[in-house]
Amino acid sequence: TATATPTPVAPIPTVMPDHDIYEVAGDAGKKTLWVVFVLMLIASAGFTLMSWKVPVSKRLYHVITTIITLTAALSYFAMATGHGVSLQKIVIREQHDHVPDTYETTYREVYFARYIDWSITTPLLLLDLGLLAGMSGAHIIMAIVADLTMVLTGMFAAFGSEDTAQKWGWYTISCISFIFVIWHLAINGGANARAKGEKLRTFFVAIGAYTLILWTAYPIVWGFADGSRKVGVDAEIIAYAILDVLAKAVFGAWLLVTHANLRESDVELNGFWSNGLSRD
Ligand code: RET
Repeated sequence: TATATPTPVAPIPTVMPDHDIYEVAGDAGKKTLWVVFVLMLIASAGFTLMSWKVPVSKRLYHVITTIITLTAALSYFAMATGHGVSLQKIVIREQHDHVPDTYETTYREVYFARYIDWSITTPLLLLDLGLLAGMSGAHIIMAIVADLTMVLTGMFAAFGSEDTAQKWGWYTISCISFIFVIWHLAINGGANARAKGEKLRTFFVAIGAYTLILWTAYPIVWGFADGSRKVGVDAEIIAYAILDVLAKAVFGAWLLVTHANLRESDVELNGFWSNGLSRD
C-alpha cells in the first residue's frame, strides 16, 4: 500500500538572518589612493619649478594650478589613510507576497573628502579657464557659485537615503547647476576667448572641450557608484583617480606649458589679477 509522503514545508524563519553587506575599498582601491597622492605631489612640485622661470606678475596660473594639485594631494592623503570617508547605511525594503517585508542593510563607503576637495579645486579650475578666456568678474563669479552649488548638493545626494526624494532630488539639482557651469564656460568663455585672437581661441576651445568631456564623466561615475551602486568601491576609486589626474595634473601641465608658449598679449591679465605694482 502506498502512503502519501507529506510535502515538506520550509519553516518560516522566526529570526531573519543577518544580511548586512559591507561595500568597502579593497587592496586595489587603497593602493590607487596612495598612487594618486604621490602623483599630485609630483605635479605640485613640477608646477612650482615651472613658476620660477616666470616673473611674479605672470604667475597667477601657476599659483592657481599648484593649489589645485596640492589640495588634491591632501584630499588623497586623507582618503588613503582612512580619513575623509564614512560608512553610509543603506536600507532597502524587499516586498514579498506571502511573508512580511524584509529589509536589507548595506554599508557603503562614501569618500566625503572628495567633495571638500572639489569645492576648493573646481572653482580654481574655473578661475584658470575664466581668466584664460578673459571672462568678466561677474561671469566668473556666477560660474563659481553654480559650481559650488553643484558640488555641495552632490554631497547631499551622496548621503541621501534610498526611497525618498533626497538622493536623486539632490542629484538632479546638482546636474542643473552643472549645466549652468557649462553654459557660462561655453557661451561666455567662448565669446570672450574669440575676442582675444585666433591662437588663444583655438587653445581655449581645445582645453575647454577637454574639460567638458572630463567633467561630464563625474556625474556618470557617480550614477553607477554612489547612485545605483552597480559599481563597487574599488572601481569607483579607480575611475575617479583617472579623472582627477586628467582633470587636475594633466590639465595643469597642458595649461602651463601652453601659457609659456603663447604670446604675451594672448595671456595678458588685467591689473587686478597681475598686480600692476609689480615691475618684474
Ligand atoms: C556630482 C554628483 C551629482 C551630479 C554632478 C556631479 C558633478 C561633479 C563634477 C565634478 C568635477 C570634479 C573635478 C575634480 C577635479 O579635478 C557631484 C559627481 C553633476 C563635475 C573636475
